[in-house]
Amino acid sequence: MMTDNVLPVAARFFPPLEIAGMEPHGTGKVNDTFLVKTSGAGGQSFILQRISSAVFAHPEWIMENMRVLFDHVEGKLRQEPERGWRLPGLHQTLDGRDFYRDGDGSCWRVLRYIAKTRSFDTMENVSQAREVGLALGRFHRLISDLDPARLHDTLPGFHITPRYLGHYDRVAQAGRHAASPDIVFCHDFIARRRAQAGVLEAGRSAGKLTLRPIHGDPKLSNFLFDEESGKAVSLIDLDTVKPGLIQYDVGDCLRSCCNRAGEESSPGEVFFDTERCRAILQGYVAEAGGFLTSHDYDYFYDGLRVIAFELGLRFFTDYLEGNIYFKTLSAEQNLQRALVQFALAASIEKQAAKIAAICCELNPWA
Ligand code: GN1
Ligand code: MG
Repeated sequence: MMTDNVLPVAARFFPPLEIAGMEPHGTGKVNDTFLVKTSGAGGQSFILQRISSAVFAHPEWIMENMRVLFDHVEGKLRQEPERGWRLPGLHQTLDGRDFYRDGDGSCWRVLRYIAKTRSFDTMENVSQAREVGLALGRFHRLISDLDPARLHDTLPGFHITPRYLGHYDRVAQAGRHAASPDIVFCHDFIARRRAQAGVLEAGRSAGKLTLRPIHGDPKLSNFLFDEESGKAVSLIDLDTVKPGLIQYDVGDCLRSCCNRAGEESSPGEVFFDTERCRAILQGYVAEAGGFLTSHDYDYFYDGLRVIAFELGLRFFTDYLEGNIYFKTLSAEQNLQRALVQFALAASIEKQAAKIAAICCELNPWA
Protein backbone atom coordinates (compact mmCIF):
# COMPACT_ATOMS: atom_id res chain seq x y z
CA MET A 1 0.00 0.00 0.00
CA MET A 2 1.35 3.46 -1.01
CA THR A 3 1.99 5.87 1.82
CA ASP A 4 0.23 8.66 -0.18
CA ASN A 5 -3.09 6.85 0.30
CA VAL A 6 -2.41 6.63 4.01
CA LEU A 7 -1.80 10.35 4.62
CA PRO A 8 -5.52 11.19 4.99
CA VAL A 9 -5.78 8.41 7.57
CA ALA A 10 -2.77 9.70 9.51
CA ALA A 11 -4.45 13.12 9.49
CA ARG A 12 -7.24 11.63 11.65
CA PHE A 13 -4.68 11.07 14.40
CA PHE A 14 -2.31 14.07 14.02
CA PRO A 15 -2.70 17.69 12.95
CA PRO A 16 -1.67 17.41 9.26
CA LEU A 17 1.10 20.01 9.59
CA GLU A 18 2.77 17.90 12.28
CA ILE A 19 3.17 14.84 10.04
CA ALA A 20 6.86 15.04 9.09
CA GLY A 21 7.22 11.69 7.33
CA MET A 22 5.81 8.25 6.85
CA GLU A 23 7.17 4.90 5.64
CA PRO A 24 6.14 1.21 5.58
CA HIS A 25 7.43 -0.57 8.66
CA GLY A 26 8.30 -4.13 9.78
CA THR A 27 7.78 -7.57 8.28
CA GLY A 28 4.25 -8.44 9.54
CA LYS A 29 2.35 -10.96 7.42
CA VAL A 30 -1.18 -9.80 8.32
CA ASN A 31 -1.69 -6.08 9.10
CA ASP A 32 -0.39 -3.06 7.12
CA THR A 33 2.08 -1.12 9.26
CA PHE A 34 3.61 2.38 8.86
CA LEU A 35 6.04 4.45 10.89
CA VAL A 36 4.82 8.04 11.22
CA LYS A 37 7.31 10.75 12.23
CA THR A 38 5.83 13.90 13.70
CA SER A 39 7.28 17.34 14.28
CA GLY A 40 5.12 17.99 17.39
CA ALA A 41 6.16 17.44 21.04
CA GLY A 42 9.80 16.38 20.71
CA GLY A 43 9.44 14.88 17.22
CA GLN A 44 8.00 11.59 18.41
CA SER A 45 7.40 8.60 16.12
CA PHE A 46 4.27 6.45 16.06
CA ILE A 47 3.09 3.17 14.54
CA LEU A 48 0.03 3.46 12.32
CA GLN A 49 -1.67 0.17 11.47
CA ARG A 50 -4.54 -1.02 9.38
CA ILE A 51 -5.91 -4.12 11.07
CA SER A 52 -6.53 -6.82 8.46
CA SER A 53 -10.27 -7.19 8.03
CA ALA A 54 -9.66 -10.40 6.04
CA VAL A 55 -8.26 -11.92 9.24
CA PHE A 56 -10.04 -10.12 12.10
CA ALA A 57 -13.84 -9.94 11.83
CA HIS A 58 -14.13 -7.63 14.86
CA PRO A 59 -11.17 -5.22 15.04
CA GLU A 60 -13.05 -3.29 17.73
CA TRP A 61 -12.71 -6.34 19.99
CA ILE A 62 -8.93 -6.12 19.62
CA MET A 63 -9.06 -2.53 20.78
CA GLU A 64 -11.29 -3.41 23.75
CA ASN A 65 -8.90 -6.20 24.74
CA MET A 66 -5.99 -3.76 24.59
CA ARG A 67 -7.76 -1.44 27.02
CA VAL A 68 -8.44 -4.34 29.42
CA LEU A 69 -4.82 -5.43 29.15
CA PHE A 70 -3.34 -1.96 29.68
CA ASP A 71 -5.63 -1.27 32.66
CA HIS A 72 -4.59 -4.58 34.19
CA VAL A 73 -0.82 -4.18 33.85
CA GLU A 74 -0.34 -0.42 34.21
CA GLY A 75 -0.37 -0.37 38.02
CA LYS A 76 1.87 -3.44 38.18
CA LEU A 77 4.44 -1.89 35.86
CA ARG A 78 4.60 1.21 38.04
CA GLN A 79 5.60 -1.07 40.93
CA GLU A 80 8.44 -2.64 38.88
CA PRO A 81 10.09 0.45 37.33
CA GLU A 82 13.60 -0.97 37.64
CA ARG A 83 12.85 -3.51 34.93
CA GLY A 84 12.26 -0.75 32.36
CA TRP A 85 9.44 -2.80 30.84
CA ARG A 86 7.00 -0.95 28.54
CA LEU A 87 3.93 -1.72 26.48
CA PRO A 88 3.07 0.20 23.30
CA GLY A 89 0.35 2.62 24.49
CA LEU A 90 -2.53 3.77 22.32
CA HIS A 91 -2.59 7.21 20.71
CA GLN A 92 -6.16 8.33 20.01
CA THR A 93 -7.72 10.06 17.01
CA LEU A 94 -8.03 13.85 17.10
CA ASP A 95 -11.66 13.36 18.17
CA GLY A 96 -10.70 11.08 21.06
CA ARG A 97 -11.34 7.56 19.75
CA ASP A 98 -9.15 4.46 20.00
CA PHE A 99 -9.45 3.71 16.27
CA TYR A 100 -10.66 5.17 12.98
CA ARG A 101 -12.82 3.34 10.47
CA ASP A 102 -12.27 4.47 6.86
CA GLY A 103 -14.82 4.55 4.01
CA ASP A 104 -14.01 0.89 3.12
CA GLY A 105 -14.73 -0.23 6.69
CA SER A 106 -11.02 -0.84 7.48
CA CYS A 107 -9.99 -0.20 11.05
CA TRP A 108 -6.87 1.92 11.74
CA ARG A 109 -5.10 2.56 15.03
CA VAL A 110 -1.96 4.31 16.25
CA LEU A 111 0.47 3.00 18.86
CA ARG A 112 3.31 4.86 20.52
CA TYR A 113 6.66 3.82 19.08
CA ILE A 114 8.95 2.53 21.78
CA ALA A 115 12.04 4.63 21.20
CA LYS A 116 15.67 3.44 21.45
CA THR A 117 14.76 -0.18 20.88
CA ARG A 118 15.27 -2.64 18.03
CA SER A 119 13.88 -6.00 16.95
CA PHE A 120 15.44 -8.98 15.14
CA ASP A 121 14.28 -11.51 12.54
CA THR A 122 17.01 -13.97 13.50
CA MET A 123 18.62 -14.26 16.89
CA GLU A 124 22.23 -13.17 17.31
CA ASN A 125 23.34 -14.91 20.49
CA VAL A 126 22.31 -16.95 23.48
CA SER A 127 22.02 -13.97 25.84
CA GLN A 128 19.19 -12.67 23.62
CA ALA A 129 17.56 -16.07 24.12
CA ARG A 130 17.53 -15.67 27.89
CA GLU A 131 16.17 -12.12 27.49
CA VAL A 132 13.32 -13.38 25.30
CA GLY A 133 12.45 -16.05 27.86
CA LEU A 134 12.45 -13.50 30.69
CA ALA A 135 10.24 -11.17 28.64
CA LEU A 136 7.66 -13.81 27.73
CA GLY A 137 7.63 -15.06 31.32
CA ARG A 138 7.16 -11.52 32.58
CA PHE A 139 4.31 -10.91 30.14
CA HIS A 140 2.57 -14.13 31.24
CA ARG A 141 3.13 -13.30 34.91
CA LEU A 142 1.69 -9.81 34.50
CA ILE A 143 -1.51 -11.20 32.98
CA SER A 144 -1.70 -14.52 34.85
CA ASP A 145 -4.33 -13.10 37.23
CA LEU A 146 -6.39 -11.47 34.48
CA ASP A 147 -9.66 -13.41 34.11
CA PRO A 148 -9.58 -14.76 30.51
CA ALA A 149 -13.37 -14.31 30.37
CA ARG A 150 -12.74 -10.53 30.28
CA LEU A 151 -11.04 -10.88 26.88
CA HIS A 152 -12.85 -11.31 23.58
CA ASP A 153 -11.78 -14.19 21.38
CA THR A 154 -10.43 -11.97 18.60
CA LEU A 155 -9.67 -14.86 16.24
CA PRO A 156 -11.78 -17.97 16.89
CA GLY A 157 -9.88 -21.19 16.23
CA PHE A 158 -6.48 -19.43 16.35
CA HIS A 159 -3.98 -21.97 17.75
CA ILE A 160 -6.43 -24.81 18.01
CA THR A 161 -4.39 -27.19 15.87
CA PRO A 162 -7.19 -29.72 15.08
CA ARG A 163 -9.28 -26.90 13.61
CA TYR A 164 -6.48 -26.01 11.18
CA LEU A 165 -6.36 -29.67 10.23
CA GLY A 166 -10.11 -29.67 9.52
CA HIS A 167 -9.72 -26.62 7.31
CA TYR A 168 -6.75 -28.18 5.50
CA ASP A 169 -8.81 -31.32 4.80
CA ARG A 170 -11.56 -29.27 3.16
CA VAL A 171 -9.07 -27.28 1.04
CA ALA A 172 -7.02 -30.37 0.06
CA GLN A 173 -10.16 -32.17 -1.09
CA ALA A 174 -10.84 -29.37 -3.56
CA GLY A 175 -7.38 -30.32 -5.02
CA ARG A 176 -6.68 -27.25 -7.16
CA HIS A 177 -2.93 -27.90 -7.50
CA ALA A 178 -1.06 -30.40 -9.65
CA ALA A 179 1.00 -32.70 -7.38
CA SER A 180 4.60 -31.42 -7.47
CA PRO A 181 7.19 -33.31 -5.33
CA ASP A 182 7.06 -30.54 -2.67
CA ILE A 183 3.27 -30.70 -2.48
CA VAL A 184 3.33 -34.49 -2.18
CA PHE A 185 5.96 -34.17 0.57
CA CYS A 186 3.77 -31.73 2.53
CA HIS A 187 0.61 -33.86 2.26
CA ASP A 188 2.60 -36.87 3.40
CA PHE A 189 4.25 -34.98 6.28
CA ILE A 190 0.83 -33.88 7.52
CA ALA A 191 -0.72 -37.35 7.13
CA ARG A 192 2.01 -38.91 9.30
CA ARG A 193 1.46 -36.44 12.14
CA ARG A 194 -2.24 -35.75 12.14
CA ALA A 195 -2.99 -38.17 14.99
CA GLN A 196 -0.79 -36.09 17.34
CA ALA A 197 -2.22 -32.69 16.41
CA GLY A 198 -4.77 -32.58 19.24
CA VAL A 199 -2.36 -33.26 22.11
CA LEU A 200 -2.75 -29.87 23.83
CA GLU A 201 -6.51 -29.81 23.37
CA ALA A 202 -6.65 -33.31 24.89
CA GLY A 203 -4.61 -32.03 27.85
CA ARG A 204 -7.13 -29.27 28.27
CA SER A 205 -10.14 -31.62 28.08
CA ALA A 206 -8.46 -33.87 30.67
CA GLY A 207 -8.22 -30.89 33.05
CA LYS A 208 -4.39 -30.86 32.99
CA LEU A 209 -4.05 -27.58 31.10
CA THR A 210 -6.01 -24.42 31.89
CA LEU A 211 -7.21 -21.62 29.69
CA ARG A 212 -5.27 -18.45 30.51
CA PRO A 213 -4.73 -15.14 28.76
CA ILE A 214 -1.95 -15.58 26.19
CA HIS A 215 -0.10 -13.34 23.72
CA GLY A 216 -0.77 -15.53 20.67
CA ASP A 217 2.22 -14.44 18.54
CA PRO A 218 5.43 -14.20 20.63
CA LYS A 219 7.78 -14.64 17.69
CA LEU A 220 11.26 -13.15 17.88
CA SER A 221 10.46 -10.03 15.84
CA ASN A 222 7.74 -9.05 18.34
CA PHE A 223 10.26 -8.61 21.19
CA LEU A 224 11.87 -5.18 21.48
CA PHE A 225 15.43 -4.96 22.81
CA ASP A 226 16.84 -1.82 24.40
CA GLU A 227 19.49 -0.42 22.05
CA GLU A 228 21.95 0.26 24.86
CA SER A 229 21.49 -2.49 27.43
CA GLY A 230 20.41 -5.24 25.00
CA LYS A 231 17.63 -6.21 27.44
CA ALA A 232 14.21 -7.20 26.08
CA VAL A 233 11.95 -4.40 27.28
CA SER A 234 8.70 -4.97 25.41
CA LEU A 235 6.51 -7.52 23.69
CA ILE A 236 4.43 -5.93 20.95
CA ASP A 237 1.71 -7.05 18.50
CA LEU A 238 -1.13 -7.48 20.98
CA ASP A 239 -3.91 -8.38 18.48
CA THR A 240 -4.12 -11.98 19.53
CA VAL A 241 -3.98 -11.48 23.31
CA LYS A 242 -6.92 -13.72 24.15
CA PRO A 243 -7.81 -16.82 26.16
CA GLY A 244 -5.59 -19.79 25.23
CA LEU A 245 -2.97 -22.27 26.44
CA ILE A 246 0.42 -20.89 27.48
CA GLN A 247 2.06 -23.92 25.81
CA TYR A 248 1.13 -22.49 22.40
CA ASP A 249 2.94 -19.25 23.35
CA VAL A 250 6.02 -20.94 24.77
CA GLY A 251 6.11 -23.30 21.77
CA ASP A 252 5.71 -20.45 19.29
CA CYS A 253 8.47 -18.43 20.92
CA LEU A 254 10.84 -21.44 20.85
CA ARG A 255 10.05 -22.41 17.24
CA SER A 256 10.69 -18.85 16.14
CA CYS A 257 13.84 -18.10 18.15
CA CYS A 258 15.62 -21.45 17.97
CA ASN A 259 15.44 -21.74 14.19
CA ARG A 260 18.81 -20.19 13.42
CA ALA A 261 17.99 -19.71 9.73
CA GLY A 262 14.74 -17.80 10.37
CA GLU A 263 11.27 -18.23 8.87
CA GLU A 264 12.12 -17.07 5.35
CA SER A 265 14.99 -19.51 4.74
CA SER A 266 15.21 -22.86 2.99
CA PRO A 267 14.53 -26.29 4.54
CA GLY A 268 18.18 -27.42 4.13
CA GLU A 269 19.40 -24.61 6.42
CA VAL A 270 16.96 -25.27 9.25
CA PHE A 271 18.10 -26.63 12.59
CA PHE A 272 16.46 -26.39 16.02
CA ASP A 273 19.06 -25.04 18.46
CA THR A 274 18.62 -26.69 21.87
CA GLU A 275 21.16 -24.41 23.59
CA ARG A 276 18.92 -21.42 22.83
CA CYS A 277 15.89 -23.47 23.83
CA ARG A 278 17.43 -24.10 27.26
CA ALA A 279 18.28 -20.38 27.72
CA ILE A 280 14.76 -19.28 26.73
CA LEU A 281 13.09 -21.78 29.05
CA GLN A 282 15.44 -20.88 31.92
CA GLY A 283 14.55 -17.19 31.50
CA TYR A 284 10.86 -18.02 31.16
CA VAL A 285 10.72 -20.13 34.30
CA ALA A 286 12.66 -17.50 36.28
CA GLU A 287 9.74 -15.12 35.69
CA ALA A 288 6.74 -17.41 35.31
CA GLY A 289 7.69 -20.29 37.63
CA GLY A 290 5.39 -18.98 40.37
CA PHE A 291 2.19 -19.89 38.57
CA LEU A 292 3.28 -22.94 36.54
CA THR A 293 1.99 -26.39 37.45
CA SER A 294 3.84 -29.67 36.92
CA HIS A 295 1.51 -30.43 33.97
CA ASP A 296 2.51 -27.12 32.38
CA TYR A 297 6.13 -28.30 32.20
CA ASP A 298 5.07 -31.74 30.92
CA TYR A 299 3.40 -30.16 27.90
CA PHE A 300 6.10 -27.66 26.85
CA TYR A 301 7.68 -30.15 24.45
CA ASP A 302 4.32 -31.01 22.86
CA GLY A 303 3.47 -27.33 22.51
CA LEU A 304 6.70 -26.76 20.60
CA ARG A 305 6.34 -29.78 18.32
CA VAL A 306 2.70 -28.99 17.57
CA ILE A 307 3.16 -25.27 16.89
CA ALA A 308 5.92 -25.77 14.29
CA PHE A 309 3.70 -28.37 12.60
CA GLU A 310 0.66 -26.06 12.91
CA LEU A 311 2.40 -23.08 11.31
CA GLY A 312 3.65 -25.28 8.45
CA LEU A 313 0.10 -26.57 8.02
CA ARG A 314 -1.27 -23.01 7.98
CA PHE A 315 1.27 -21.85 5.37
CA PHE A 316 0.66 -24.93 3.20
CA THR A 317 -3.14 -24.61 3.40
CA ASP A 318 -2.88 -20.93 2.46
CA TYR A 319 -0.69 -21.88 -0.50
CA LEU A 320 -3.27 -24.46 -1.64
CA GLU A 321 -6.03 -21.88 -1.20
CA GLY A 322 -4.28 -19.27 -3.37
CA ASN A 323 -2.42 -17.18 -0.71
CA ILE A 324 -5.39 -15.37 0.80
CA TYR A 325 -4.29 -15.09 4.46
CA PHE A 326 -0.54 -14.46 4.75
CA LYS A 327 1.02 -11.67 2.72
CA THR A 328 3.42 -13.01 0.07
CA LEU A 329 5.93 -11.65 -2.41
CA SER A 330 5.60 -14.62 -4.78
CA ALA A 331 3.07 -17.38 -5.48
CA GLU A 332 5.41 -20.07 -4.07
CA GLN A 333 6.46 -18.26 -0.87
CA ASN A 334 3.89 -19.91 1.39
CA LEU A 335 4.91 -23.35 0.10
CA GLN A 336 8.54 -22.51 0.88
CA ARG A 337 7.56 -21.26 4.35
CA ALA A 338 5.64 -24.50 4.96
CA LEU A 339 8.69 -26.60 3.98
CA VAL A 340 10.82 -24.57 6.41
CA GLN A 341 8.40 -25.15 9.32
CA PHE A 342 8.11 -28.86 8.50
CA ALA A 343 11.93 -29.15 8.44
CA LEU A 344 11.94 -27.43 11.83
CA ALA A 345 9.26 -29.79 13.19
CA ALA A 346 11.41 -32.73 11.99
CA SER A 347 14.52 -31.27 13.70
CA ILE A 348 12.50 -30.85 16.92
CA GLU A 349 11.26 -34.45 16.73
CA LYS A 350 14.82 -35.74 16.23
CA GLN A 351 15.92 -33.95 19.39
CA ALA A 352 12.82 -34.87 21.41
CA ALA A 353 14.73 -36.61 24.21
CA LYS A 354 17.12 -33.67 24.67
CA ILE A 355 14.31 -31.08 24.74
CA ALA A 356 12.18 -33.16 27.12
CA ALA A 357 15.23 -33.47 29.42
CA ILE A 358 15.60 -29.65 29.48
CA CYS A 359 11.92 -29.26 30.45
CA CYS A 360 12.35 -31.93 33.12
CA GLU A 361 15.50 -30.24 34.55
CA LEU A 362 13.49 -27.06 35.05
CA ASN A 363 10.40 -28.71 36.56
CA PRO A 364 10.66 -28.47 40.36
CA TRP A 365 8.18 -31.36 40.77
CA ALA A 366 10.05 -33.78 38.49
C1 GN1 B 1 1.44 -13.91 11.46
O1 GN1 B 1 1.26 -10.84 11.03
P1 GN1 B 1 2.34 -11.41 11.84
O2 GN1 B 1 3.57 -11.57 11.00
O3 GN1 B 1 2.56 -10.66 13.13
C2 GN1 B 1 0.45 -14.80 12.19
C3 GN1 B 1 1.15 -15.65 13.26
C4 GN1 B 1 2.31 -16.43 12.65
C5 GN1 B 1 3.25 -15.44 11.97
C6 GN1 B 1 4.39 -16.16 11.30
C7 GN1 B 1 -2.84 -13.31 13.30
O4 GN1 B 1 1.88 -12.89 12.32
O5 GN1 B 1 0.23 -16.58 13.82
O6 GN1 B 1 3.00 -17.17 13.63
O7 GN1 B 1 2.54 -14.66 10.99
N1 GN1 B 1 -0.58 -13.98 12.84
C8 GN1 B 1 -1.89 -14.23 12.64
O8 GN1 B 1 5.34 -15.24 10.90
O9 GN1 B 1 -2.29 -15.16 11.96
MG1 MG C 1 1.23 -11.00 14.70
